[in-house]
Amino acid sequence: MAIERTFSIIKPDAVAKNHIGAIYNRFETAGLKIIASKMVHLSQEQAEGFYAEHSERPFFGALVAFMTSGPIMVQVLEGENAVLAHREILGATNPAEAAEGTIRADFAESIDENAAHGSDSLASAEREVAYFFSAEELCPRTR
Ligand code: RTP
Ligand code: MG
Repeated sequence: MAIERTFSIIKPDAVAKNHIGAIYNRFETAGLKIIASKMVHLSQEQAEGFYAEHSERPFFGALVAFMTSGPIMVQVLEGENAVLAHREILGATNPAEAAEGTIRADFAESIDENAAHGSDSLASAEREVAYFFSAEELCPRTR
């Protein structure tokens, strides 16, 4: 299996509810290693740029307003099949449809405020990691 890197956000709702540690625990329990991490409060421009692929969707304005409503945690996760492994522990976009025991099932209230983000492909992961982190900020494990 391939060792991959993926990009993760703990969204403003989950940060506000003090779920950072619980969600980090889910990553580590799943064997995903946190190789970079920081807290940021997105500007309007940063949020619009990050979600540019959704700019024509009806929920875009609400999504940008939500993502700028408070600080977020951004992470790079590394592990076997990290992109899919991370999406699996996140659960479905709509927490009402998310499998039992997933992050969105346990920590999210609605499709609009769904606790966390995960890259949907290796190509997205590469773009999203670079959107928030310089190469020097990534700390792959040496032990
Ligand atoms: P994410 O990018 O946040 O990991 O979520 P995702 O891949 O599961 O879903 P995506 O289609 O990329 O949508 C991005 C975020 O937009 C909000 N959304 N709202 N009201 C709606 O129908 C709707 N659809 C999507 C969600 O917050 C979703 O996470
Ligand atoms: Mg997405």
